[in-house]
Amino acid sequence: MAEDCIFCKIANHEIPSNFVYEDDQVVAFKDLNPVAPVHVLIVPKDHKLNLSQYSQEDEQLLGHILYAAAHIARELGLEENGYRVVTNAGPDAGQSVMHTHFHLLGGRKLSFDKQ
Ligand code: DGP
Repeated sequence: MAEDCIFCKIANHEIPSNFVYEDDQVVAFKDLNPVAPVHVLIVPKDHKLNLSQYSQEDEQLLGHILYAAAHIARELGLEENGYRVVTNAGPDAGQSVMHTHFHLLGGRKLSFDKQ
């Protein structure tokens, strides 16, 4: 756990949050500023800055995060219409919380800026 990391504190249940899923490796909770009707953050419990800090040793965890995303999407009824999973790594992606997290978005048509 990293000091002064808000997502570490949420994952550690030191700060209350709107949890939708938890297991031994990840927690998932509703985003504070949702940009879609369903906006869940999937957060590994171990603190790392973003995707660029993972190595081949983390393949299991990274696969598990996507598995958890698909599981949560199913539980929240997103499977039929679809959903998006995205992670922001670094300033050009607009990462604002410095603890790895994956956004699960759904419940509306999602545009995609490829520029
Ligand atoms: P990103 O731009 O990828 O770093 O997105 C960070 C997201 O985290 C952003 O959508 C807002 C959300 N967020 C920031 N602080 C909190 C918090 O304390 N609680 C919750 N639930 N979400 C937060």
